[in-house]
Amino acid sequence: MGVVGLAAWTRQPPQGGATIAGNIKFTGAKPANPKIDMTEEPKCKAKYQAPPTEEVVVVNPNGTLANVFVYVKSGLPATYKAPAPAGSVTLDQDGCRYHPHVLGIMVGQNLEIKNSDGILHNIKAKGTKNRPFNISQPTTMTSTRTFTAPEVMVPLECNVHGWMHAWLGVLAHPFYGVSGSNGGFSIKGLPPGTYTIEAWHEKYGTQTATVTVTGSETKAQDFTFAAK
Ligand SMILES: [Cu+2]
Repeated sequence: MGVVGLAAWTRQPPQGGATIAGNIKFTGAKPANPKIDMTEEPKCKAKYQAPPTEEVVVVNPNGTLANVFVYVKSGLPATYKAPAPAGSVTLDQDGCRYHPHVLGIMVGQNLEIKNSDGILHNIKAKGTKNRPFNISQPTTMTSTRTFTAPEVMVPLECNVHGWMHAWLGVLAHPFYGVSGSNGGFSIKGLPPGTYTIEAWHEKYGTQTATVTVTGSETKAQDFTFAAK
């Protein structure tokens, strides 16, 4: 199993160590996402061929589930120190939707919030462990914010466009991933140990698994979410 479907946000994978990788399976009938009426935002509407939808449940063509945040919830050695985050993470507002819809970031790492639409967006972060913020971006611009405490997840939304939602996982370590268009995730560079891995989805909630790794081995761990 390779590294598949990782979201395109920047993260420096630690070198060496073990890997936990798997697929997010989905069973049952695939629900339809609400269509977004962008009539009042012609600049955004023009960016779509077909009417855009929200991204509450994104089932991939291969039957897997995208936008699942998978992370090490517990089990790291008490002595573990995360290296300083390299680079920033970008959240783009393009076509009046957030890209990506689900993303991760480390404590202290820069989040670049980009307005590529050139129309008014107002992003609001509604965390409880991190200080909430509310940033008006009237035109094409980028704002930078950082987060001070682990929190899974920080809800992000736009005060101008009620359909715009994104979810940000903040962690004090780099052991996380998001399932992408192949439904795969991969957590690399783990020290030997027994870990609680949690898979989070905005509609279907969380699931956990216990995985023990040693050396530089790769352990497979799949999760299955059922339609409801
Ligand atoms: Cu907006």
